[in-house]
Amino acid sequence: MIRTLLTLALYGLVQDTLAKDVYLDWNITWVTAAPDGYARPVIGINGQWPCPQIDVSVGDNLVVDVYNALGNQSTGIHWHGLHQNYNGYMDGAPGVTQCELRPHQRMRYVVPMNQTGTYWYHSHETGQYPDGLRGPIVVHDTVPLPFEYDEEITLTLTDWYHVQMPQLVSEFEAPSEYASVGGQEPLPDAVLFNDAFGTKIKVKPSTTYLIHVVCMGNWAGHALIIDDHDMTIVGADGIGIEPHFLTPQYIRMTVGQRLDILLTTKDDTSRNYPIWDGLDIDEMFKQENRSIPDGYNPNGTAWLTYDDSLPFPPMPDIHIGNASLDFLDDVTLQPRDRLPLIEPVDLQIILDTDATTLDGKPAYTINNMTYKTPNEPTLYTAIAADPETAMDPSIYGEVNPFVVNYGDVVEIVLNNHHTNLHPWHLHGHDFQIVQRTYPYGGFFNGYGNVSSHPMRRDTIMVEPKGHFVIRFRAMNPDNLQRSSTDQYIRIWMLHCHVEWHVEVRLMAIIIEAPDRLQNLTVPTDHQEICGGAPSHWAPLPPLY
Ligand SMILES: *[C@@H]1O[C@H](CO)[C@@H](O)[C@H](O)[C@H]1NC(C)=O
Ligand SMILES: *[C@@H]1O[C@H](CO)[C@@H](O)[C@H](O)[C@H]1NC(C)=O
Ligand SMILES: *[C@@H]1O[C@H](CO)[C@@H](O)[C@H](O)[C@H]1NC(C)=O
Ligand SMILES: *[C@@H]1O[C@H](CO)[C@@H](O)[C@H](O)[C@H]1NC(C)=O
Ligand SMILES: *[C@@H]1O[C@H](CO)[C@@H](O)[C@H](O)[C@H]1NC(C)=O
Ligand SMILES: *[C@@H]1O[C@H](CO)[C@@H](O)[C@H](O)[C@H]1NC(C)=O
Ligand SMILES: *[C@@H]1O[C@H](CO)[C@@H](O)[C@H](O)[C@H]1NC(C)=O
Ligand SMILES: *[C@@H]1O[C@H](CO)[C@@H](O)[C@H](O)[C@H]1NC(C)=O
Ligand SMILES: *[C@@H]1O[C@H](CO)[C@@H](O)[C@H](O)[C@H]1NC(C)=O
Ligand SMILES: [Cu+2]
Repeated sequence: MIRTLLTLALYGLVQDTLAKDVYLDWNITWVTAAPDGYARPVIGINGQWPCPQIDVSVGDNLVVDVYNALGNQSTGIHWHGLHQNYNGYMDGAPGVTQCELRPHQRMRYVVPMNQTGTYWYHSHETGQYPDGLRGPIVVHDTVPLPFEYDEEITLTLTDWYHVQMPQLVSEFEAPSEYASVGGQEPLPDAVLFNDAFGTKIKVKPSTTYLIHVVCMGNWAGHALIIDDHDMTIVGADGIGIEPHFLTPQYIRMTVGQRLDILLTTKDDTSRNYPIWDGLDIDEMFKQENRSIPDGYNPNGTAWLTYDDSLPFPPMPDIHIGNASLDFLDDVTLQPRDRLPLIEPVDLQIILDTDATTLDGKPAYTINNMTYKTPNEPTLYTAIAADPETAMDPSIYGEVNPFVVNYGDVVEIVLNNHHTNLHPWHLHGHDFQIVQRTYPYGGFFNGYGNVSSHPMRRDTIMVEPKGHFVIRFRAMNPDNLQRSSTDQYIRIWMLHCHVEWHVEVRLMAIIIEAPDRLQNLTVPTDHQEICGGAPSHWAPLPPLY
């Protein structure tokens, strides 16, 4: 007992001494790049594209100074999957947790690293990250992981466009006969691995790799297959997973999701093996009566490269019969920590989502309401209101606001009335997946076979005319109270991660305990970028 306490004390000490500030100075600029041979302007960092991977350790504070040198676009950087304990104003969602970072403005993000695994950062200015402003984040553990590996690799998957988003978005939003069923999203021009074409992943024989897979595309679902190699999933969206051997199933990822995978290479180097990323033609692209042009190639190929001097073979033809059966159902994965189902539920929120039109343009509704961008970020509305008023959803405007109490166990039921699938992402949390249907599995009508220790992640796909049920607790353990002022900020977006659908407003805001936010101090640089913002929150005392 004494020894355990001593070990814990020492461990705490070691963690404290190793924890550090990781400082990055970012100048967001236009860069010309030709990842698939077609040159176009992309959004890069410090004159570079692809944007850099961030490697940090748990306990670190990531400090990023961002200067917007784009000249003609605003920005805002979101740290996807990171919980931002105490730092919710650093979540990077313009209109929700900050004002837009306009050209020639500068601001600082501080992101405390209190989770391990694979994450990513991306612009949360609507329509922007598919133009290039995105990159992986790997948070390394300070203790050995419960499985063995020799080396780490990152593999990003993306659907890629030759035309810049502002033009594609205006085409997508133009009134058309398809507007009322969700519009017709533009077809991607290429599939990229690590933001490049024909990517060659150099590997050594008889070596076990921990592969951090990040799906940072814009729209499509991605199927990932590595020819003739077995894979074992050990992590999903930062959650440690009981090793799950994949064969004979395939991996399917939505935009926003990450997987950590173990792969052991062969003991001989006599050939190279293709890696296949197939975009989800059947379940996504062929919806809304879209015709796919002859010769359109939804496939991307990269290679596990044992020997550069050997040929790079094409992918064998893979027959995927029924996507619901041939792909791993991520709901069946089991978190290593076996966190029990959280219950009882204090608040159940039912979201019925569907497509509609607004002024002839495609739009989405949640419970018949279409999100309208508020005048000021929702976080600032909550801070400015007195505690009682802050709990009244109507003060936040038409942002699909859902106010929840501190500590509530919240259950979200999402019924997808649309005939396409959507990947839903909740900021600031991972959530337990209570259930999810197959395509056309119908709307919520009670619970099925609920796991006593459900799968958790931060992005989940809902199938056409189906539903999911997720749960999370709207709080932090009490031991996190580190001052008399509760700065545990909880204004979180819940949205479809398809960037086209963010443009047409498939989103809601979960407002947690806004009656506890009134003494919050927003950093002065965050206030300053709001320019002529209302004075009622401007004179807040500076944090830095
Ligand atoms: C950012 O990069 C641009 C383009 O290279 C350059 O003109 C500008 O001076 C840089 N700004 C800062 C603050 O580094
Ligand atoms: C912004 O400037 C970049 C670089 O000159 C250009 O490629 C892009 O088309 C411009 N975007 C808009 C919306 O004007
Ligand atoms: C980090 O998260 C763990 C739970 O995963 C919690 O116990 C701990 O207090 C958190 N620390 C901070 C500083 O938020
Ligand atoms: C899609 O095609 C079906 C069958 O041809 C037709 O009934 C339906 O009206 C079409 N939908 C739209 C939005 O055009
Ligand atoms: C894409 O890959 C799949 C699976 O191998 C194959 O069936 C299909 O023909 C490929 N499509 C094209 C256009 O090459
Ligand atoms: C795929 O399998 C699921 C589950 O058995 C079933 O509900 C669905 O109808 C099948 N879809 C097709 C296209 O066969
Ligand atoms: C949404 O509108 C439909 C059709 O007008 C109606 O049947 C339904 O009850 C409404 N739902 C809500 C949550 O208001
Ligand atoms: C419920 O799920 C568990 C775990 O997946 C499984 O072992 C059990 O057979 C299921 N029960 C029913 C009634 O489907
Ligand atoms: C804000 O601080 C004051 C003074 O310390 C305190 O009385 C009040 O309860 C605090 N309000 C909130 C919402 O934390
Ligand atoms: Cu969507």
